[in-house]
Amino acid sequence: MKSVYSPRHHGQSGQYELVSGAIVPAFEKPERAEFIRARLAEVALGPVLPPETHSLDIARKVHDAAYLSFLETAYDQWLARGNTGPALPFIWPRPGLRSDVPPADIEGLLGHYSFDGGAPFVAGTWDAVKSSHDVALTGAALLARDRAAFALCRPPGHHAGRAFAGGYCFINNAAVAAQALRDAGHARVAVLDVDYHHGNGTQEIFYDQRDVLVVNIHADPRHEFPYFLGHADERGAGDGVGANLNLPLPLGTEWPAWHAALDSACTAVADFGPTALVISLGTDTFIGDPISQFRLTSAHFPQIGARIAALGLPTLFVMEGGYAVAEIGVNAVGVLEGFDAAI
Ligand code: OKP
Ligand code: ZN
Repeated sequence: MKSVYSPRHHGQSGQYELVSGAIVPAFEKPERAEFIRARLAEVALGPVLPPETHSLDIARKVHDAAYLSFLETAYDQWLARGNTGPALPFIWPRPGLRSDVPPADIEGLLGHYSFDGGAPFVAGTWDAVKSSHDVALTGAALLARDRAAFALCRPPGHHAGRAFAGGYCFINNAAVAAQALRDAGHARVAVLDVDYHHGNGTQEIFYDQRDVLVVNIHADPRHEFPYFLGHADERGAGDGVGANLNLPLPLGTEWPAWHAALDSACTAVADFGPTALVISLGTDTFIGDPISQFRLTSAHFPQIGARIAALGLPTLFVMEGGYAVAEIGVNAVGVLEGFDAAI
């Protein structure tokens, strides 16, 4: 299959993060995308194309326009206030405080438009975020002719909601791609998120819609980030009741239980009757992942691809998480190889 990649992802770099009270080097780093790109070449999966530049028209259907403007201008506002270094939120409007009056100052705005302190802005952030969005849309367009495509997105997107960043995510690339497929004439689109973490942003964006099914296989949020969404009783709202499925699994989950959940997820996708499928592809389910606690091995990832291929749908893979950098190429491209071998 073809892949889409942009070197502009490097703009999101050079950060630290706060883990359990300690400042540590960022797990979401440029090497991640470079190891995947190297593995694509190593196994000669197919052509690696640059993205076409897209407008934000489709992104505005899944994100608030004011939020997108905030993303584009946040770092300049941070500098204009006399700050240096990464822009990070440190105050949030939790229930009991006012969230209906957007602050005019960037420190307040960062909290207004985020749910955690894990999506830092540096000088190149917007350019990288925009390029990741363009990679997703270029990948979605390939499905007009190709059975499948791989959007090597970085930064990832599945934690980003209609009007919030968080969990390394800014624009929800998978949601933008799903919306593009809807606009291209697919009446029903499914998003299947196999990242270790629940894709709370994708769920929130489509929660009251019946035209986009969102299915998540992830670590139980009672024990894992993002903690405040992703439970099994979240089935959608309004028109979207029944079009959201969460399959939370215990920490320590191994392949047999994970694969059984994938089978349930694929049955739900098939029952929904979509004509296109978006996979939020995280490989942080890997046993060696430094921030995650499932136990899949590299041999399992091609089997994920094969099971997804059996759905027989036009399929866009959108890269999300995976922090075992040395193995991320083998694992992510392994899914794609398993898909290709099964069609
Ligand atoms: C992004 B993606 C660990 C802190 C967790 C956020 C994880 C974001 C994961 N103690 N930090 O879904 O892979
Ligand atoms: Zn993840």
